[in-house]
Formats: sequence, C-alpha cells, structure tokens
Amino acid sequence: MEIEKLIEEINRLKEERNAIIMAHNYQLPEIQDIADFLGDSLELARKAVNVDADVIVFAGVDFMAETAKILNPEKTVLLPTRRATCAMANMLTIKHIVEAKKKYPDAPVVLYVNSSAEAKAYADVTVTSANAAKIVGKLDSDVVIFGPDKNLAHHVAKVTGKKVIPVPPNGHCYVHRKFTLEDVERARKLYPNAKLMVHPECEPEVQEQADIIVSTGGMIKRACEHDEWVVFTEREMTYRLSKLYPNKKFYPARNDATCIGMKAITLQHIYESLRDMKYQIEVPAEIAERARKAIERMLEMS
Ligand code: 5XR
Ligand code: SF4
Repeated sequence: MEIEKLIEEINRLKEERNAIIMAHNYQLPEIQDIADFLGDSLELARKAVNVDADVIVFAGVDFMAETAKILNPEKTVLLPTRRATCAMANMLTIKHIVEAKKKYPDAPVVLYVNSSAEAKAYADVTVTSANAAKIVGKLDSDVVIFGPDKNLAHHVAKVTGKKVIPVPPNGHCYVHRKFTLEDVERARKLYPNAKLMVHPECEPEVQEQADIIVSTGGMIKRACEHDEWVVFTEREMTYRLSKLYPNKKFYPARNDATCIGMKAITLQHIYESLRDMKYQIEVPAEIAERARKAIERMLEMS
C-alpha cells in the first residue's frame, strides 16, 4: 500500500476500534508522526490510564507494552510485531534474581522499568533512570539487588554509597554502550557551542563528560536550557527533539546508535495490528498483580 493510503487505513481502523497509538521517543519518524502520544515508557503507561480508549497500539518494545497492560488491565494492548523486544530487559532471568536473593536474603530487589513483567513480579520496587538513586536512598537497607542495567547500578551506588549487587552481572544496552570518549571528543570539535545530553544507560566514562544525564523524558524537559545539543541516546531522539524545538539544534552523537527492537516496527505493522487485533499483550493475573505492586511502590516513593 502507498504510504498515504496506509495512514488513511490506520486512521479509519483507529476510529472503528476506538484505539489510540502510543509511541516511544525512539520510533521511526513516520510512526512518531501518526502517534497520538509520544514519550518514554513510564509517561506512556501513566498516560494510558487516563485515555478513554478500548485499544492501545503500543509502538515500543515488549516490556513497555507489558507495563501499559499492567496499569490498564481492562484495555487491549497491542504490540505491532513480536520482534519489538529489548535486548537489555531480556538479559535478566528469574534465575539471576533468585540466586542473588539466596546470597543476600535481606536485600531488596530493585528493578529498572526496562525489565520483563515476570522479573518485575520478583521486585520490591521498580525504578526509572530519573528516580533510581532517590528510591534506593530511601530503602531501609544498605545492600540492594539491582538490575538489569549495570551502568545505572553504578550510578546508584555512587550517589547513595550503598552496596549494589548487579543482576545479571553485566547487564547493559548495546545501543547506549556504543558511545565512547571518541564520540565526546568529536562532538566537542564539530559543535563547540553545543552541550551534551547523555542517557544514563551510557558507560560511566561517557556520563562523566555530560552536561546533563537524563532519560528521554528528561531530555525533552531540559532541552529549553540551551540552544544546541549533542544527543547521546538512540538516534531518533533527535527527530523528536527537533520537532518539539524547531529553533534549536540537536545532533545525534552517533548515526549508528539505533535500537533493532524499536526499529522493527513499521507503519505496515501498525496497520496490520489494528486490522487483525494483534499481538495482544497478556500478563498472567498473578504476575501482573505482583508487578503492579512494585510499580505502584515506585510511584508512591518518587
Ligand atoms: O529504555 C530505553 O531505551 C529508553 C528509556 C527512556 O529514556 O525513554 O530509558 N526508557 C524509559 O522507559 C526508562 C525510564 O527511565
Ligand atoms: Fe532496550 Fe537499549 Fe533498545 Fe532501550 S535502546 S529498548 S534499553 S535495547
């Protein structure tokens, strides 16, 4: 189908199904352009609670769609393709958590929202990059089990002074791990007036060079502070920022920092997803209930 026709069909099906499209900031430009809401996973999941729709097409990766489903159990949540998955979330297995728990039975389990629903069911509390240090600081324990992002674990340990046990031992995001000090140097040479906004999933040595360390939601909030930025996160974030702030300049720190799971979704998938009502995200009730408790605890504590 031609692109105009595809968009027309998507809009027609959206009305027919009483559906809305939510898209993460890393989605392809053409998908960002048709989305009803854009944001990071938590903003989207929270937004989903307040919308009057029966169906949510979630253009993002599986753990984000699961979080939306957990917070909106009565709505139908569709993931446009099963290939939209997060390599970092997939690194953490229940076995990692159970084994760490055996070694440190009194340590609370703190999980980054970038984790599966099943893993969240084993967590005492979930965190985002923005509130991780604050929440760990508040917990009544000097040792915490933390996963799956080792870089975020490192940041939390540094800020709180607590002992942080990373699960798995080397969890990371391959997209954010691409950024190196050479990218920082090149950015400074090419764009001497720009400031650096760096995602906390980047390596600690890159984070140390940042002007601000922020999630994608934080990048949007804080871009107003300067006119020119080099952006150390998934490439499409610069599309999102440029659309929001047409008078500012945003440069991707690397053009090859793209997330395969995010990029697996196309307009064609979104159309088929609405046409065939696929792929429906289901979280078993018992897991959903436990995961929801960990998420709600985060919302209370942050
Ligand atoms: O998970 C990602 O790759 C992106 C992100 C974000 O900044 O948007 O980290 N996901 C968020 O849901 C995590 C929030 O701290
Ligand atoms: Fe997961 Fe990294 Fe992709 Fe985010 S960018 S969805 S953390 S693999």
